[in-house]
Amino acid sequence: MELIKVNPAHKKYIALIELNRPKELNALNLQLMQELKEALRQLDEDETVRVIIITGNERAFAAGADIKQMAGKTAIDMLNIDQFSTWDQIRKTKKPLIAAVSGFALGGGCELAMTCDMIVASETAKFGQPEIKIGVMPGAGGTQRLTRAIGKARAMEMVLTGDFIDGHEAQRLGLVNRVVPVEMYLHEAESLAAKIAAMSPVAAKLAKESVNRAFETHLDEGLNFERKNFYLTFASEDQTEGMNAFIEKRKAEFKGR
Ligand code: DAK
Repeated sequence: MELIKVNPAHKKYIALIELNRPKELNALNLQLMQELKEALRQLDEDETVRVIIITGNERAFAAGADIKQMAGKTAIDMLNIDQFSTWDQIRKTKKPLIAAVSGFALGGGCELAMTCDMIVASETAKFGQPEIKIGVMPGAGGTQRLTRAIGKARAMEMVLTGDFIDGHEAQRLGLVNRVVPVEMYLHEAESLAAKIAAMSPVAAKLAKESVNRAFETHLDEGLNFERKNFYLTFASEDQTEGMNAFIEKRKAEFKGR
């Protein structure tokens, strides 16, 4: 891996992926996205990993797709490159994904953060969909995920003006889970990850899948999906361990089985 750094054992059960094109503010070129897809595929299969954090650096999470790489492309080039399959693969990661965001999270960078399951932001974070300023529009879920997260009025304004919002505003609007001073954002993401990593990984995967289903279906279908995943947790050793630990007044030791 050249444009990202991957540490599968950053902390117990927690993997860390750092986007690593600092001079280009972590602009997401095709190689970086391929590396990210491959890293997530491997970490999703790694039994020692329960939660994955994706981060950048203090100045930038990612300032968007690489404009220099896209500039000369035709519609047919874009169709043939088919970046969507890469983004779709990332979206299908089964383990919980946390974005730890400081600085710029713009365009594809904001979309990548929103593709994660939760966002921990620094006060200095700047979220935006500024594609309109370069004559295009969001292409990796921005119009859909931002609208679902913060509502039509504010999403429409951000997408049509390209204006940024900071970490506090993003939290007020419900885009991010937590906002903390810049020196704390990774630590805060790690604390959130550690809390989740202590739970049953089987239940966490099934619960993540069920929450995401809420955005894709109507209530009846969603409740039915939830019910099936709920039953499935009873097929796990973690369910027996979790309930026995409660009754025996001890801490549960989950194995992901
Ligand atoms: N692409 C390429 N290079 C970038 C970049 C980007 N998105 N953002 C920054 N850079 C580069 C700058 O060109 C500069 O490089 P040098 O000139 O030094 O070689 C370096 O990073 C530092 O940037 P600045 O000098 O501009 O730094 P400032 O602090 O002055 O400004 C800024 C920071 C973030 C406000 C500014 O760099 C900026 O406006 N950047 C562009 C932000 C933007 O428009 N982002 C949206 C890009 S469009 C798709 C999936 C995703 C997408 C599309 C399709 N499919 C699945 C099909 C996504 C599209 C986008 O994200």
